[in-house]
Amino acid sequence: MRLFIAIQFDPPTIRCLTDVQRQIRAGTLTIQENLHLTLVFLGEVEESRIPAVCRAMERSTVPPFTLRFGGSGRFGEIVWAGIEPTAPLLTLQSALTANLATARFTLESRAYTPHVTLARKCRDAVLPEVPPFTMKARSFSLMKSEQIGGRQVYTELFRTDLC
Ligand code: 2AM
Repeated sequence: MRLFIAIQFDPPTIRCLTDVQRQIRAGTLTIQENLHLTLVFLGEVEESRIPAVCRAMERSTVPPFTLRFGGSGRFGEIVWAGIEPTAPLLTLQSALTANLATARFTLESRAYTPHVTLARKCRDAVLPEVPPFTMKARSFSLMKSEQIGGRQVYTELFRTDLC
């Protein structure tokens, strides 16, 4: 199954992001249930390997920390809201990458750019203004990604509390 590890957002954060999405007048908006911050994209993983992913997550925890949102940008046809690459976020992301590599998962080597995908298929849309706001990150989750009836559905399989 197709897996990724992400920080899920609390309701006030979802409200801030959906307010920002209202400025985007083109393309397909990410539905609010699907807004998240990806830490690591695993891709296709055998079900039997899920316990190894969970162990790597449990070994990678840092104390709860603040996510700092602000700014926006574009990757091709994707429009995103930015999240500052603060030290605790990068520490968590690199610990996960290292512990998953030790468990023999093959990960992409591209640089980590923390972002929230707000909309797709909007190459020409004007970038939205994302005011600075924050959220306390208290946990991170293993997510399954699947297409059901033409829709992208993300399901949480496992959650690790930050401590
Ligand atoms: P995105 O924010 O650019 O959409 C589930 O697909 C999550 O994993 C999304 O947040 C997606 O990033 C991220 N991701 C990272 N690398 C990916 C890849 N090679 N293919 C699909 N999704 C990827």
